[in-house]
Amino acid sequence: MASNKMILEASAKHPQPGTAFQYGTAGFRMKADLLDSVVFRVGLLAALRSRKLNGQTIGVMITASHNPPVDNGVKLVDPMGEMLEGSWEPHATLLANAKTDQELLDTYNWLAREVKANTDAPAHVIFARDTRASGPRLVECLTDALKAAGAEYTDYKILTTPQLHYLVRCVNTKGTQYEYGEASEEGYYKKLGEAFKTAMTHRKTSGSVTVDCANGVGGPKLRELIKYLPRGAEGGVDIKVVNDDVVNPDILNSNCGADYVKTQQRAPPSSKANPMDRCCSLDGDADRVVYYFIDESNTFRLLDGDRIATLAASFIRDLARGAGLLDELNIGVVQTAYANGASTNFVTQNLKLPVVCTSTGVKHLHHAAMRFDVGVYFEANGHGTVIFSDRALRTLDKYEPKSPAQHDALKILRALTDLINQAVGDALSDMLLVEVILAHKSITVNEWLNTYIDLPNRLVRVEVPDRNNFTTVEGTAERRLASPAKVQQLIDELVGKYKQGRAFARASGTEDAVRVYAEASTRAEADDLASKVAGIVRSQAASTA
Ligand code: G16
Repeated sequence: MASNKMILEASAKHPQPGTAFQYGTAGFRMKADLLDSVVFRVGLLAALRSRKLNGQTIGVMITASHNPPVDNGVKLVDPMGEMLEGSWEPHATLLANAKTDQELLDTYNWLAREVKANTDAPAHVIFARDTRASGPRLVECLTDALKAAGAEYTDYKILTTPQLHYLVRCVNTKGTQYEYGEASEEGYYKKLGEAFKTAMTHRKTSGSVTVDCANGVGGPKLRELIKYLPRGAEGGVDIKVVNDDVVNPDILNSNCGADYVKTQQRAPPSSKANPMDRCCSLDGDADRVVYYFIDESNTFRLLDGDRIATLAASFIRDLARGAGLLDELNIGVVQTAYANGASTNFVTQNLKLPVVCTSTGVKHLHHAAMRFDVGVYFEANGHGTVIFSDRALRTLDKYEPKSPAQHDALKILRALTDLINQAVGDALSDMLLVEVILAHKSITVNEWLNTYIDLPNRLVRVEVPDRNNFTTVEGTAERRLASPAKVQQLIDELVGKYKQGRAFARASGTEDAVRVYAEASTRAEADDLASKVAGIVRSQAASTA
C-alpha cells in the first residue's frame, strides 16, 4: 500500500535537478545524468495509470533508442502495447517538473483525484531497458517509485522496445478473446518463428541478409530469434549479424544503425558487404529498420521506411485480392511529412490505396492506421508496422476460401497477422516481413528499388539555441511552421524556385535540434534547397534567441 511518507522519503533520493522536462515524441529523452528524478516520477505515474485502468499492466521502457550512448530515456506503454494515451502526457510532464518532494507528492495526490484513480487499488507494472550503461541505475529509480507507490512489478531486464510492448499486450489479453501470445521473451520468438515458417511455405529467400544491429540490444535478441527460425533449405533465411557488440556500451549507434544509414545516406563504414548484397540496419532499441545495398556502380541505395510501406501495402493488397477479400478489407497507408513524394504517388496512383499524413511520432501514425481494416504505417526513418483491425481479423478467421489459390493467399495473410507486431513497429518482425515478401515476389533489392524512382531528398539537423521557438501550424501534420514569425514565408518563397521542390522544418521531439527535410527533381537541387532552408532556420533561430 502506498503512503505519502514512503513517497516523500523515496523522492528525496532522486531530487529534481532544476531542469524543465517535457514528455516528447517518444517519452522523456536526454542526457542520462539528468534522468533520475524523471524515471522515479514516471514510476509513480505508471502506478497511477494502472490503477486508473483497473489494475491492467502498464509498461515502462528505459531506452534512448537512436540517441548517443550518453543519453537515455523513458516511455510508458499502455495496456494493448500502444504508446501512452496522449491526454496523459501532460500529467507526466507535470510530475517531472515538480520542484520539491512535497510539491511532487501534492501533484501526485492531486492527479490521482483528477483522474479518479484510487491510490490504494492494485497496480501492475512491467519494465525493461536497453543496453546503455545508465540503464541499471535508472531501473533503481524506477523500482524506488514502484515500491513507494505500492505497485507490483516485474523486471524483464534487457529487451528490445517492441518486445516490451509485446509482453504488455500479452499480459493484458491473457485469457480473453484477444489473447496475443505467451507472455515471455521465448513466447515472442516462438510466435515470430512459427508465423515466419508458415508464411514461407514453398518459398525460399535468395542469398543472405546482413543485419547491422547498431551495437544495441537488437544484436543478442536477433541471435536468439534465429534459433527459432527455419534453416535455409527449409524456407529459412540466412542472417549475418554484424555490429552486435553490447559489451562496450560506448559504441552504441556509433557510425552504424538505422539512423546513421538513413541520415548519412551511406552504409556503416564497417560494412564488408559486396555490391548487390542485401543489408539492413536496426536502431539502438530495435524498433526501426531500413534496407540498403551497394549497386554495381558502387552507389549506395537506400530502401527506407517508405519503401517497406509500399512493399508491404502492395503485397497485402495482392494477397487480399488473391484470397477474394479485396472488397471486404479497407486497406490504407499512413505516412508523415518525411515520406518521399514519389512513394505517396506510388501508393495512390499505382496501388490505388488511400494515404493519410500525420505528425511525426509512432503514436500519431498508429492511431491513424487504426481507422483502416489493414493500416500500413511507416515513418521514412524505418519505424512502422501493419495493424489489422478486429473486423479484419474476424473476416480472415471466418472466411471460407473458394479455390486452392484463395486458400494459399488466405493462409499467408493469416500468418502475417502473427508475424507483424500489432503493438508497435518492430525491426525484427519487420525484417522478417520484408524477407517473406521478397521471397514471395521473387525479387532482388534492385528490383524492389526500381518499383518507382524516389525524388532526391536531404535531411539536415540544425542545432539551435531553443528548439521550442519552432512551433508548427495545427492540422498541417507539421508541414508548416507557425513560429518564428516569417520563417514559413521565407521557406515558401524559396521552395517555389525548385522543380518538384518541397521542404519543411520542425523541432525534433527527441534531440535538441530542428530537422529540415527537402526534396526536388535533382540531387543538386535537393541539397541546395535543404542547405538554404537550414540557413533560414539558423538565422531565424539566432534572431529569436
Ligand atoms: C522516435 C519516435 C519516432 C520518431 C523519431 C524521431 O524514434 O518514436 O516516431 O520518428 O523519434 O523523432 P523526432 O524527429 O521528433 O526527433 P526512436 O526510434 O528514436 O524512438
